[in-house]
Amino acid sequence: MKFDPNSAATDGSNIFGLPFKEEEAVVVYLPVPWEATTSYGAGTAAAPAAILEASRQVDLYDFDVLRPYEPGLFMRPEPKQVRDWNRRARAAAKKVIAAGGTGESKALQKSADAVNALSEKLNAWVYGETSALLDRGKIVGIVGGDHSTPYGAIRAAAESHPGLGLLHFDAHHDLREAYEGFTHSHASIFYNVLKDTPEVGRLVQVGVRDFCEDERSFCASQGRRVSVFYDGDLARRRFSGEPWAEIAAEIVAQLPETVWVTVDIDGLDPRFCPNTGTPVPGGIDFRELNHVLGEVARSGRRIVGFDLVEVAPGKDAGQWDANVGARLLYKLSAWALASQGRVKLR
Ligand SMILES: [Mn+2]
Repeated sequence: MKFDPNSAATDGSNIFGLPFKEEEAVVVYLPVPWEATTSYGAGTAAAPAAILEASRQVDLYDFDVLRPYEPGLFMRPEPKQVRDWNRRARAAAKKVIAAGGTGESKALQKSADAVNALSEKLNAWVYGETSALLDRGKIVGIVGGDHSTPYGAIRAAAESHPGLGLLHFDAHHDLREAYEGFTHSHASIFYNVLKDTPEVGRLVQVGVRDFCEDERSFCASQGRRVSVFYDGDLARRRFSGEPWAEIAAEIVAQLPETVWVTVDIDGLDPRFCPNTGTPVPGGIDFRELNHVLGEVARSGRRIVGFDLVEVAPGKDAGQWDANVGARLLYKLSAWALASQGRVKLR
């Protein structure tokens, strides 16, 4: 097969215009077009396809990691049954969301139950696929979808690597105990992960700036298992002249040896993701996030997998959100490979 990393992507190529098959690739992306419980702006189910398309414009040579494509990156085709589950769950969820929750209504409770049952199907499927890929020595990248999508993947990774740390970029804690009647809401993923997965040793959240009081008290009750770098604190420290390099080192120091990175695109400043479902002013810069990832790899910690969620392509904004998503996915992959010694750093 002819493949020139310096030229444009060819027709029929896989993600980033690469020629690899799944067997040949170290990084395998699982697209999860699911947004059943999205409460505000919708569109994240379209993200895997949009990111795939935008990825073909990304230059393969990387400033930090040089040739992250060499060990092989591969995206699976979109699973039809996930699209089907999402369509059914979304239809049931819409009624509940419109009413602001189930309240006392038996009919709405039935709809919420249907959504919860489909969420459990999805979680079991993501768990099974991720476990199998990890067993084959792959680095797994979940491409959502909303933030409920990596639940099964994080559980699988934590079972393979007890004590696993989660490095979580987000405008939100996502620590609500159910939301609008949905057990597996996008806003509840880390409540569920912490409750159901004792193998998760640490949750380190960065960029949080829109939350309820219960979530904040919940964090405080978790002791060292949960550390939060609130956006307000990060801003104050930078305004006082503290270098991001020092802050990043402090974030990384909270993490154990083995790490899963979970990126909600809305953790970034909304100029990077204007179409995401719940944009919040503030947030960190693309380069700041990239720097933290680099410090994880340079510190000798091992990134075993990651997810990128809540990217919404948007109708009027051209390819911008998906473009940022594709570039972030490439950086996540590059640093994960670097952290495992699979590629050389500059
Ligand atoms: Mn989130």
